[in-house]
Amino acid sequence: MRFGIVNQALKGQRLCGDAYFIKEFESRIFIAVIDGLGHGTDAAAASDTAVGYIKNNYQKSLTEIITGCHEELKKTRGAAVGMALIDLESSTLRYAGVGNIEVRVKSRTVIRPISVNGILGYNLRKVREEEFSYREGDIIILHSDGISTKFDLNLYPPEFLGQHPQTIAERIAAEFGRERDDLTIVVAR
Ligand SMILES: [Mn+2]
Repeated sequence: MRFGIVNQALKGQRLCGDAYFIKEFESRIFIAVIDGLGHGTDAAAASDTAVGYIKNNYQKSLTEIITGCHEELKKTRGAAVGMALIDLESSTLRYAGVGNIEVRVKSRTVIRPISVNGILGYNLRKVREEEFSYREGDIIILHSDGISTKFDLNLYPPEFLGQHPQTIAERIAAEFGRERDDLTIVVAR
């Protein structure tokens, strides 16, 4: 798979409170996007903690990773976390997320994974792990709330979505990035 990534701090901040983690292993691709609560140093500390945990546990089930992250993040101010696991062998896409991480998928069928409400490290009521079918060429996008809710993949023509994921990520960030927050978008195809 190819990836496009934009990860930038709120203007005037040295540290970004958002983070991401991508790992390809066996026939699988694991993608996580994390938004530490607020911005600045404490937000970055929360997202670093989440990445540290995920790095050592990405082979577990998404539900286990979410639950483990929640425990780990209790010593921080908390974070929103979204994670997708694509398996090219079984042609599946699994998703689990808590808080303001959005997922968009461009496939031949309508696929709409959803993050549940909550903040890892602070309140986790339930974990929802969903499975969808994945076809080669499908586009998967995970982004933090640094991208406006007005963003809609259907606004873009099919030709544009055929470009390199980095081009796609940069254009979406330029057109739908919010001024008042850290911003992270990961585009995979
Ligand atoms: Mn945010």
